Amino acid sequence: ELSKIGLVGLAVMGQNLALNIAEKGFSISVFNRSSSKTDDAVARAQGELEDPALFSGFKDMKEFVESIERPRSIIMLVKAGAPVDATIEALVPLLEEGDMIIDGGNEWFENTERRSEALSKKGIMYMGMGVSGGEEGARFGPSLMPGGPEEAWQSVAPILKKIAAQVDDGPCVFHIGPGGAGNYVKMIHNGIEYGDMQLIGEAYDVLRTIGGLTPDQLADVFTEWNKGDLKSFLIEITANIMAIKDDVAGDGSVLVEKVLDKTGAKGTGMWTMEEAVRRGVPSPTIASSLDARYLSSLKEERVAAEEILKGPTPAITSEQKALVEDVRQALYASKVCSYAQGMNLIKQTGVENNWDLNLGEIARIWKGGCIIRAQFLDRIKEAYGRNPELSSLLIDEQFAKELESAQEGWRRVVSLTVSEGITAPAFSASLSYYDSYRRGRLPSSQLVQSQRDYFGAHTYKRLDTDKVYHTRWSSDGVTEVIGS
Ligand code: NBP
Repeated sequence: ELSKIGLVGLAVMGQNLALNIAEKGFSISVFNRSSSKTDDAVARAQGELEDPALFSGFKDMKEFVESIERPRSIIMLVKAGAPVDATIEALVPLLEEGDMIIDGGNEWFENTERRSEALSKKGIMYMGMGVSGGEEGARFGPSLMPGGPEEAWQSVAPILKKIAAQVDDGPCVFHIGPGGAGNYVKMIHNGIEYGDMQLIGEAYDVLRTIGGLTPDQLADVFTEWNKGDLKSFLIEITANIMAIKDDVAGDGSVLVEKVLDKTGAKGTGMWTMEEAVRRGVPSPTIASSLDARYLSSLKEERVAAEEILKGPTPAITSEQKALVEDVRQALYASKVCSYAQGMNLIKQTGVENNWDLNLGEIARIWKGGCIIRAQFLDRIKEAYGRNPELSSLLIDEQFAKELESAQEGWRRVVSLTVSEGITAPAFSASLSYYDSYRRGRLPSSQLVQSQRDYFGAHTYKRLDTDKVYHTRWSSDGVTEVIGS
């Protein structure tokens, strides 16, 4: 009997997603370039599945393709970039018109669009599908962000809806949009994840360094926060991390304080910032999170600079309890700013590409399965429900109210980090984003535009008319109307 679906690429993600699919009752054929991983996957299926007969491993690609029901749907989970092209090249001669390939990797969205166009000429449908949640998510229910032709979505929707994480308002999957829309949304999701992680990192630093909280107290604080507005997977694992002891040294200290302060990055945060720059969408919280990773990697330089560059030595506050509440406010408000930036970037690109995106639904499918899953996403969904055209989450009535009530504590935390000389770049970048956005007139921008006209005759408009002017600032100071 033929399998419902196929999957190529049996590393961490592919193995787990394939097992998930079979567990939900869909027969699946699997293949991997090196056959040892196929053996591993089949062995896992024998051990983990109630009905291992639903899971068939193949070592020959032709046999693999021929084992799948037509029109075929084949999910690909290989390393993004050249391996995806190589896999497509191997598959295509074996496929027929009407078949479909779904790339589940973290692929650059324009690669998906290029492949989609090339394959459509051969009558093969192509989707780029973001898969979030790491190996646990893939195995037990990820957040899925499929993009591509409507017809392709329709044919795999019954499977995707079953294997996705399930939350109170449905499965964490919907058809994001055409072309590379799914990959794009997944990429921004990762950028937002950078922001969330950095913000929690800063909360930890402030509470540990200025608050003087012990790891046990910190575990309690994060556990408490996980019951309120900040309830999320990342806060939950942070509480757990605070409680894990160092079993290498075995000296009773907490592990997190022994970890080298150098943060890795795989590229999707960088892509998010490249996109923000290219589209002119201000995203300072996400930018500062990426910069924080780059700064962290300068470990040796920082250690040397510590001897040369002087600054205040942070003093521990006597107002521990008040600081905890202020930091909670700073974290929440900064998080709102970070999501406003990410959603605006998605929105802008959606408009430029005619993707017709549903931002509220995008927030909804992040509620389960993925790393940024959080209660908070319901608020975003509701905000876009109130107004799908919302220009910024900041001005949604609910968020505006929350930001107003959080800002005193938020300002106190940022002031404290400045005066004590510890770093909270994402807290402060978020606050300046908020303050710039809520200022109807920006004097610094008035001056910058004047400078541009002064040295480069770039022209300017005035606050009181719509005409375009140039002033001979450096000679007679006379202003001419250039146009309107
Ligand atoms: P990797 O990204 O580590 O890729 C390994 C897979 O790619 C193996 O199956 C490997 O086959 C195959 N492959 C390579 Br490498 N070069 C190939 C080629 N030229 N032709 C055919 N196959 C080739 O796997 P992963 O960590 O499971 O991730 C898969 C995708 O999912 C990636 O795009 C990743 O960014 C994304 N993702 C990962 C996570 C995560 O938590 N790991 C989360 C979300 C998304 P081989 O066995 O023969 O070498």
